Amino acid sequence: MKTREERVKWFMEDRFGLFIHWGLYSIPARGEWVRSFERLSIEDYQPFFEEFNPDKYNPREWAKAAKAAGQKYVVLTAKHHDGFCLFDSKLTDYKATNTPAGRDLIKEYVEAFREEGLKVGLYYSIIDWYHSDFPKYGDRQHPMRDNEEFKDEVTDFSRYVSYFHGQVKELLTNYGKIDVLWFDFSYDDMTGEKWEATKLVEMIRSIQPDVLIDNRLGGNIKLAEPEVYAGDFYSPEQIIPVGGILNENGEPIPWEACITLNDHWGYHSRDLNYKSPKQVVRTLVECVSKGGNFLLNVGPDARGVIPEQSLAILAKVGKWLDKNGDSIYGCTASSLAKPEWGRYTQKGRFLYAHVFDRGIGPIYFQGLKGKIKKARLLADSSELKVEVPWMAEQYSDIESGAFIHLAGAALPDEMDT
Ligand code: JFZ
Repeated sequence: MKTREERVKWFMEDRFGLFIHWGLYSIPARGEWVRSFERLSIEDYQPFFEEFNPDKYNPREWAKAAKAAGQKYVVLTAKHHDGFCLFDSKLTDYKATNTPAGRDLIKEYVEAFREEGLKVGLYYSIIDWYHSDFPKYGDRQHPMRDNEEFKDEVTDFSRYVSYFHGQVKELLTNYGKIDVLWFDFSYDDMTGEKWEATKLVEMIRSIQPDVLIDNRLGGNIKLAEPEVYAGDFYSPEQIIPVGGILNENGEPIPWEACITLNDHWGYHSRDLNYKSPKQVVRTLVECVSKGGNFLLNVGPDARGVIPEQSLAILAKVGKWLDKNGDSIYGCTASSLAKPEWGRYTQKGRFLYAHVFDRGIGPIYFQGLKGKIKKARLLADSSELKVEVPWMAEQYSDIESGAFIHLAGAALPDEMDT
């Protein structure tokens, strides 16, 4: 079996992925937590099951958009917390096959993205607000958490655990090679062995030894010797870790920041607080400059369409990557300190300077005096002059630094937003 380092190799090179949150909650269009936030019962939510009919669902279009955006892998919610399955599971009736959609939507998804050459991932919620053996009363996020009706209900948690393991087995058996399994999430005492996580991961690895697993089964990936189920990468959410992620020995570990494009994961019709393409590009640069990945989320609507605002942003990011992808793919953190004017990414002897704030003078490179063989603007390969500027004596670090003159070069990140 491969080591974690070998397993994550492609992932650490690919750097940029698409996260897709899609399910029944795209109909109420108030985000994927709607059942819990609004304390909706299964019956309250049932109309969405009965009308789920994404007539415009065409995962090939999703895959084309992701590819054009420069994304190399994708993760879709096969089942979110509401328990609804986009796949044709034999273990439940609460699935797309039994809605007006009438078919296995995961199958089409997997095939479409593979065809575009992207690596394919599945998100699976460990939390399940539909399954009758998942505790309701007292569970702090369950929609029925304070409903007296469930106070004395007797449930058999082991039945839920076998359902969970059984569905993971289906997902790993029926859809060919799966590249990422994204479990979500452990909390309170619902963690680790409560999910029989060691057994689960052994089963997963026996079917698909190379699949990457996130760190939300409840282990501690920062241990020098993490649990079997601690996962292959750390998954910070809506935040980029200040100095990357290190384990307890101070060694960098793989990580992937997942971030929404507006302020919700699932489709929200009134949330128009979209990030700009420039912010998205800078976020991607920031992740790579700290040795991490960026999983950018979209929430398609009830008809299966990715909101046009999201598509427009993805397209612009793709345009930037088309010219500047060499500074992202296969790159990682530089050992040089973060420069005043932006960030570094690095690939072997190539140092990429992402100039966020060009100021008025030449760009200064601390510690690189005499070490820059040549400098080019990545977007068009044009020459940039490495030179000691006039009045250089006013720079205190002149002894060790180098300067690159940008003159009138248009920086690619200065895109209209
Ligand atoms: C979870 C989900 O609840 C959410 O709907 C979405 O799918 C997101 C990607 O993941 O949200 C979490 C999970 C874990 C924490 C916070 C939000 N956490 O551990 O702080």
